[in-house]
Amino acid sequence: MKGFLFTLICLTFLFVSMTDKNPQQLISVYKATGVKVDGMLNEWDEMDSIILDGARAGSENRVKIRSCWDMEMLYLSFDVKDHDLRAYQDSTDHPKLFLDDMVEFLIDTNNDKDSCWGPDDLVYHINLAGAKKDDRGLVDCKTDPSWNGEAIFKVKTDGTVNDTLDVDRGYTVEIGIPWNEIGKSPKSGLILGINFANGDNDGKGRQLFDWTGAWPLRSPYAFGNLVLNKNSMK
Ligand SMILES: [Ca+2]
Ligand SMILES: [Ca+2]
Ligand SMILES: [Ca+2]
Ligand SMILES: [Ca+2]
Repeated sequence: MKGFLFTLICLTFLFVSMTDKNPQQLISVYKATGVKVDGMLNEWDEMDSIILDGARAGSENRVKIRSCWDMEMLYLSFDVKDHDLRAYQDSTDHPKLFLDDMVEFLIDTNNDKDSCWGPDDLVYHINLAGAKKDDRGLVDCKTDPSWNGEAIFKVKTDGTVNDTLDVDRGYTVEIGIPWNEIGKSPKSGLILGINFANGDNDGKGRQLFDWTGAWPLRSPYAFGNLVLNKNSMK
């Protein structure tokens, strides 16, 4: 009976989380001239933002994330405070890249918010060395690491990477994802399912935390919404 009750409670939680009609939201603002993907975030000041706080993963990191778009690309920026910069992998799709200091974003392009990691779902991990690990789902809900996306990105560090004797300040990552990779025509009101994560390596093992509390991270049903808005910025 106890086992049955436990299962019932778990199923109730699962049902409630899968039917949450109020996902977290980030506004992506239209910027006719786009942004320069150079790692400098001076163009991003007025935009809507979310903050990821690493405390729940035992990390001191704090991450500010913003988004904007033009007709060519969807842009994302990560502004990360990190006192100890570490990254060891420099090859594409290295299976241990997620153990480095890195940012991660996952997009459910159809915003179907289901439990399948399907062909409309993609993820990028980008580390401080400017290396990426990306994949996209398949029709059988498995993931295809051999998929390589064409997003452009630039990492800018403020501190010394892999010199652990000093105190660093952090890093920024600026990203542009072509709309043809996302498979949508950009327009005001378009909603993409999205989640963001930050991986912190301070020599204490992996400290990974995300925006919406999705676990495993490739769980589109637990993602937030990225809402395109054409009117919120010149
Ligand atoms: Ca820039
Ligand atoms: Ca790949
Ligand atoms: Ca350092
Ligand atoms: Ca770190």
